[in-house]
This record gives sequence, C-alpha cells and structure tokens, in this order.
Amino acid sequence: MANKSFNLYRYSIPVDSQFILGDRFLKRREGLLVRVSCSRDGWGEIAPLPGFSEETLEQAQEQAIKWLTNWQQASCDAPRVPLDGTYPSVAFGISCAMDEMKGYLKEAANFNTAPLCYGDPDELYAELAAIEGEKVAKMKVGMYEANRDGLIADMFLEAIPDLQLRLDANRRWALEKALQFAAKVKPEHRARIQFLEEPCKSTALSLQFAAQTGIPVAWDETLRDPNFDIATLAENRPYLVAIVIKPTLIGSIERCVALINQARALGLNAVLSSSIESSLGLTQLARLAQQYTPNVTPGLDTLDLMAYQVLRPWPGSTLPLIDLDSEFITKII
Ligand code: OSB
Ligand code: MG
Repeated sequence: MANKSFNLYRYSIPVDSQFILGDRFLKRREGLLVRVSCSRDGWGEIAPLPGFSEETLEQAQEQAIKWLTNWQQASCDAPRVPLDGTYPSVAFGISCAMDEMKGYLKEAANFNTAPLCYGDPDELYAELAAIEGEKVAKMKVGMYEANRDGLIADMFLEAIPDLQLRLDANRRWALEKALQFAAKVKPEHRARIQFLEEPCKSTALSLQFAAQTGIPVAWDETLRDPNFDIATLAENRPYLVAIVIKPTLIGSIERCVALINQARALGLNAVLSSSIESSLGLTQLARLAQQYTPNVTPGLDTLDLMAYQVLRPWPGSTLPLIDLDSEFITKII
C-alpha cells in the first residue's frame, strides 16, 4: 500500500493591495502551501485574507497540521476525512490538494478572467482585445466620489460599445450616494452593467437601489453574514442576479459547488472570485471555474498586485516565478 505524506510551506511575498482593499492595507501576502501525497501528489493553498477571514494564518496553520496528521494515519483508500468545522481557508486549501491528488480537479482552466479596470479606457481596450469570449471587466467603486465613479463607468461603456461591466462597491454607499452614482450612467448604458456588487450598507437598501435604478445587484459579503440564509436568495430576485463566491472565504470545493448548484437552480449566476491568492491558488480557481461554472467569466484578475508568482505560472504573466527554494518560501513540515 502506498504511503501517505504531506508537507506544509509558508510563503510571504510583497503585494500592493490598495486598489482592491482600499483602506485595508496589506504589505505582504502570506499563506500556506500544502502538498499531500498518496501515490500521487496534490497541492493546495491556505491563505486567510486579513480583514476578510476570521481565522489568522497561525490558527489556520495549527488546524491544517492537525487535520493532515489525522488524515495521514488513515489508509489511502479510507473514506474522505471530512472538512466540516474547519476554517474556510483550511477547508478550501486542503480540498484542492485532495481533489488534485485524486484527479477530481480537472486540468482544463478558464483563464479568461474579468480584468479589473483602473481608469484608463485605452489600457482596458487593449486588454479586452486579447480576451476570447465575453468582454466583461470589473470596476471598483465607492472609494472616491460617487459622481466620479458614475462618470468613469459611463465613460467606459461609451468608449467600448461591446463592453459589459461588473461593479463592486463593497457596501460603501448610503442609498443616496448609490443613486448619485447611477444618475451618471446613461440609461442606454445601464443594460451593459451585469451587476453591481453590494452597493449599500444593507441588503435591503441594495435591493431598493436595484428596484429604483434597474441596475441588478450581486451578493459577495452577504454570503458571509453570520445569519445568512440561502432561502433569502430566492426572495431577492429579480434584483439579485448573481452571487460571488470566494472559496478561501467560503470553504471546501464541496461546499462551493453546493452553493453554485443552489444559485443555478434559482437562475442566478455564480461567479468564482479571488481572495488575492498566489498564482498557485489562482490557477486552481481558474480550473474550478472551468469545471463548475463553465459559462461564467470568473473574477481572478489579482495576480498583478503581487511581486511574484508561486510554483505555478498563470499563462501570459511576466511576473517572476518563485520555487520552494526561494527566500520567500519557508518549509514548516
Ligand atoms: O471586494 O470582491 C472584493 C478580492 C479580495 C477581497 C475582496 C474583493 C476582491 C476582489 C477580487 O474584488 C476580484 C474580483 O472579484 O473580480
Ligand atoms: Mg466583492
């Protein structure tokens, strides 16, 4: 019988997250790389995101070691060791490693991610030209004046006639601010807004915004509210059109797939999205997107916030690729 083994490594690489996280500064992105082996190898990434994850990296590491030690003691063909009760980042990273090892996580990936736009239509134009499939970009709003955000969104839609936009306000707006934003987007452009994620401070206000403006909304933070109830998704239609799933913040592949299926059954799109994982985690998210949300463009355009790629390259990226012997990676076990 094959022997089981595992390793755990810690990475720490420079990152500039200001564009995505706004006031929540992150100077380095840190996480764990897990390797499991039972005849074949599988890798995964456990990277709690400060300010978003409840668990710290230390807590995740301690729990991962316990789980992996327990897993190692059972035989290779023993039933799955459940991930119930583990932190979302741990459940996601370990389930990736396990599913990769067992061949459940397919190789094919969807690297056509929605580019994050930074305000220059010429730049976005070039990026979109390279995209196969739907031309959809994502723009962060709510960090500056709502009027300004509205003018910029409208400018993108005006400048690029086949562009669709996803917007994300991260609950930063009062209803009046959100309405100011919408007023700057010409009515004939609004149909090309796929959705606006979490415009207002509460789901009720966000739904009211959608009802008043005709701009549909999507939930991201709402999925992680402590009293979130999946049954409310049905009631939130038709103003709600999508849910954004960040597996590092949600949990195991199994749990994410269950959510995707529940969303689909309601006619909602499920958009797999980054929690600023390294290229290892991001390429696995691109594979999950291909496998489980084949007709939906994922939101994974966060690699360029980082100074390096880790172990696996993202196609077309020019960032240097670091390996296990790099000074940015430390072996734990
Ligand atoms: O606000 O959705 C967010 C990344 C890390 C933490 C929070 C968020 C994000 C992203 C990822 O926006 C990119 C995407 O969803 O397209
Ligand atoms: Mg979001």
